[in-house]
Amino acid sequence: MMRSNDTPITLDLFADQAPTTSSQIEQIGQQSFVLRGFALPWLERLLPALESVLQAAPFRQMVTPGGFTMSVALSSCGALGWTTDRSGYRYTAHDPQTGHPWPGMPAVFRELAQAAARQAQFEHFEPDSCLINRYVPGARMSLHQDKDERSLAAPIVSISLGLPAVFQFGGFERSDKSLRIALLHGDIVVWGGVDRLRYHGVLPLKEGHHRRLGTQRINLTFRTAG
Ligand code: MD6
Ligand code: FE
Repeated sequence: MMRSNDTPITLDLFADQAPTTSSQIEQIGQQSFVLRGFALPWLERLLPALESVLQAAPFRQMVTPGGFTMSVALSSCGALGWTTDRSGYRYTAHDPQTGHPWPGMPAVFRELAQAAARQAQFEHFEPDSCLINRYVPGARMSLHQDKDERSLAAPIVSISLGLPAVFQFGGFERSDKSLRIALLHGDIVVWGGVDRLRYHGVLPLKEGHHRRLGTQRINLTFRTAG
């Protein structure tokens, strides 16, 4: 059950299962968790891998089926990449901008996503898609459900890098009240199971400068899409 106020419960329950990090776990839903700082020890491997993915598939702003240009710029890696255009939302094996397959998912991406899923009690997570979102100040993601994946059995693992953002985590109707959760550089959100279809979004990014990533927030979301 979600709590009705904005203060997630901090759990120590899994501390004994976290031999490699001391990250704090906050529970924000029955099967939803924020792993504070979980990605930090991985960044020396993660950031160079991210750079090579973005060289092969640069960020681009996509158009929604309704004809609006998204404020968030997107890229993908893995066997499937999420795209949107006037004809709808879908996963494709090729980058529509280059016609080439999406860049492969770097091993460090997959290993980190799996380690985070395990911390949240989702064993055997096999992501085949990583959507990469880039927010500059003012960019936002309105409330939505992630439901374009073929199976909803797998969780979603979402890594925040760079500038802080306010994440909205709601219910099963768009109009349900949502929690507001600050997500900082290195934090990971994992959710699935009974919470898999909760509405969520990101409030407009505030101005700022991050010492490592500059004037942006980058979010990696891993899914099993195919
Ligand atoms: C973001 N994230 O944090 C947007 N979706 O930039 C998402 O839309 C999202 O973080 C599903 C699961 C986790 C997420
Ligand atoms: Fe989403």
